[in-house]
Amino acid sequence: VFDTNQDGFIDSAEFQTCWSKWITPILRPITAFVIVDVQNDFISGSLAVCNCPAGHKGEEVVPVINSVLDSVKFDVVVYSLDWHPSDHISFVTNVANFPMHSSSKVSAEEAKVLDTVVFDSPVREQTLWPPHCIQESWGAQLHPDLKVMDEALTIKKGCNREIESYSAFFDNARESSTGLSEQLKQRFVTDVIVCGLATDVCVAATAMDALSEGFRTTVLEDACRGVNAEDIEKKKCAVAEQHGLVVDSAKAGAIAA
Ligand code: VGL
Ligand code: ZN
Repeated sequence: VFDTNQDGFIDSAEFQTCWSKWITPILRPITAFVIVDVQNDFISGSLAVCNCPAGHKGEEVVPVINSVLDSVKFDVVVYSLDWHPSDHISFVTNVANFPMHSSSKVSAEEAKVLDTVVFDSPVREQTLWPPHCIQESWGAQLHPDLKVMDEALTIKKGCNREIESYSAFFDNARESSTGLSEQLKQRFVTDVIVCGLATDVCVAATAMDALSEGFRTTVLEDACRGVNAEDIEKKKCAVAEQHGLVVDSAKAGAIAA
């Protein structure tokens, strides 16, 4: 039934599909630990989640993530990096450089951080942030205490000035892909475990895209910190509604067993 290549390995598209979709997930989960945006600017820089109303401290995720990396053997480890050009559309300082749509409740003149505006052509909502994670800057570097695994994948996102990109998989309009989904599928990954910053923004967007790409998905809630307490709860519910798990990092070992 199946074609074989010169080495005698079964090599057909059907077999590849059976193997990746059915056989390996039954044999054992193949796990990817996706560490989202644990960068200086989100911890002690311009967009520190500890400055948020919820009062959370971003640096608290670092020892939790390090201990998960020390105790659990993942097949793939991924570090995502928010990686913006200085003229990026999400920066409040650039709001006058993009055309505003008439439906925007906030004008370019009055716009401030955390406001949501509506830009024109294309019409898109945009939450405004302080300049952060500018390519090659200190703020865009991973926190110095975060353990970096050999052979990990790095995914840069938000590189196009014209479009926001919260998720490590796709931009917010789902027009361009970072290639992460393909890289995980090439490695037969079945399970994606997500942690990092910020829970209600890039962690949630990454987890929702992982679910839509067909990965079993788990968020390690104590290995995340967020911006807005109410949004954190809403996004955790959204993940659970799509059959994702939201668990304590102590459970990570059971998922990767
Ligand atoms: C993020 C706001 C803007 C995040 C990125 O990593 O959660 N938040 N850009
Ligand atoms: Zn950003």
